[in-house]
Amino acid sequence: MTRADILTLPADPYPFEFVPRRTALLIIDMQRDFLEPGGFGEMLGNDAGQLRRTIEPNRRLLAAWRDAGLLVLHTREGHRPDLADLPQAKRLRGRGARTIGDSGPMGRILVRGEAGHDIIPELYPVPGEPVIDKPGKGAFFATDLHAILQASGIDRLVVTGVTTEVCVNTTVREANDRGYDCLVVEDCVGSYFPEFQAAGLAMIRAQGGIFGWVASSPALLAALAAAGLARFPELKGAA
Ligand code: TIU
Repeated sequence: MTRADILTLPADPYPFEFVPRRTALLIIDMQRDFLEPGGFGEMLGNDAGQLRRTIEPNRRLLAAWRDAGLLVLHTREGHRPDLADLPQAKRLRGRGARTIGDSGPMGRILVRGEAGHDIIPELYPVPGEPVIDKPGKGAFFATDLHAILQASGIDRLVVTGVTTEVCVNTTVREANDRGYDCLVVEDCVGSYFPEFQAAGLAMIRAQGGIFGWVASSPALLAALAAAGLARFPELKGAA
């Protein structure tokens, strides 16, 4: 098996096939402000614990993807320090006491360069992994993601991150309209709301995979390991 062969894994609504070297891992917005206790997410009244269960499966998948020598990209939701790219509508809509650009528990909320805006240490990018700074929910809006994927010969995306019904779903829908097939990894995406987690995944795979496929990370790790692409010992026995 090589990175050019087609791999198959069990998925909903039917098995997902991919050529590893043409498939990128896209990790959405695993930022401190969304995932860490006391961050912006919790300030809004959410339970960050709902998202933190995705950290370990993401860490394992990221390690496998890196080990296989495949493309990894990370995104961060946030804005310029002068907020020139922040629409008034987005700034004001939540009607919270504090909003984007204000000082929060880990620096200015969702502002680039601030501690809370950065990616959690467990999944921190390594040199060579593009980091896409996006002002919107979708990773394609006002970014160079599509150009980078095209230049890298990518036609399929394995999508993980937070939150399932907001930035993950928006990105998968944008990817569909640009011609990418998407696999959403169910244990590697998270929502503050269990009912939205379920609905967000159901909407991807409904109608014969209207937006793509849903599978588990153990199934994906097993496909990589069976192909000899991910060699590290943790993967042995992945079901
Ligand atoms: N990354 C992302 O999903 N941004 C959000 O604001 N999500 C919420 O669920 N609020």
